Amino acid sequence: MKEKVEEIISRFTPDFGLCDFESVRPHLIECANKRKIPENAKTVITVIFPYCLDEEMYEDLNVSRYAAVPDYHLVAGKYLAMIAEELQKEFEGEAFVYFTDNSPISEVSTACASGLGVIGRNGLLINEKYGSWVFIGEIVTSLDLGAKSGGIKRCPDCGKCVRECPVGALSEENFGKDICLSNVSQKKGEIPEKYMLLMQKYGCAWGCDICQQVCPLNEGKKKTAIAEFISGFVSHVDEDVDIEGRAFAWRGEKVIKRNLDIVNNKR
Ligand code: B12
Repeated sequence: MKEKVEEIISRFTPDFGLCDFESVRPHLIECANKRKIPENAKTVITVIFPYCLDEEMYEDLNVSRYAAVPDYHLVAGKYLAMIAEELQKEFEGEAFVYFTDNSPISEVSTACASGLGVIGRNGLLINEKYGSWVFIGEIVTSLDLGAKSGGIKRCPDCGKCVRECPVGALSEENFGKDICLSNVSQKKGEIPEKYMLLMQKYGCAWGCDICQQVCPLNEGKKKTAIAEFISGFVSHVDEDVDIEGRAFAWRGEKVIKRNLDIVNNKR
């Protein structure tokens, strides 16, 4: 059965891993989608979606790299839906429920436990082939595939991301607090001046990539082959941006426009 499942997923992507649901269950994130997890969940199939493009494409970029490609919730969601559909055809009566980001699954740790990489000091999954420039999605299934958690593996902890984070968000005392620049850039309301100055300094109107850009494990990694990410890449977000289908759409137009005003020194 495991071979058949792997063969079906491989028709869509080589970048996936398996883990038993029992290892994931104690770490579920409290959110509305938790109720969608099948009652008899046995296995989590995790898929990673690389999104990094050639370095020169980022020269004029004014948002973080994940926001320069079409909304991954839609792209990853589309592939996960196709995989789940094929699995469902083969295994009638079994459950296949997919999630990405808006997920009760602790995605970074689950991907790590599924053999897809190590967890960086910046809290992100770092995959051997693509570095940390990957999105994560998963299919929770009632199929028992005999998969086991490979445990949590960490990066060598060179500390570069901790030192280079301009707000010190990755230090032991601050980790998990809401001071990450990426987090602040996604909030509604007024942005504190200290953060506005940083957004201007780094010219980034949405998210933040500093802890990934400085990571030595991200050097020389493979670029994405996902067609939607390549064709839908936007090298510079303008003020008349159509937010439809972009990673910042969920926050509404006001927030990205406020941020563009900040980086364009209009505030
Ligand atoms: C909330 C959130 C944010 C917040 C807070 C981030 C944070 N560090 O907590 C903000 C807005 C700041 C953010 C920013 C970013 N995010 Co974000 N974010 C999330 C989200 C939705 C939930 C994370 C969370 O709160 N988890 C809850 C905490 C408690 O879990 P945890 O940190 O994993 O810790 C638990 C586990 O380790 C568990 N555990 C311990 N042992 C074991 C063993 C096993 C087997 C398991 C399963 C669990 C487990 O115990 C811990 C405590 O419960 C995830 C999607 C998801 N569903 O996971 C994306 C996600 C982590 N984000 C992602 C991305 C891309 C980003 C940004 C890079 C975007 C950007 N360029 O700006 C930045 C990076 C900032 C950074 N360095 O963290 C990707 C990461 C991809 C990757 N390569 O790792 C994710 C996975 C979304 C996705 N589907 O692709 N994010």
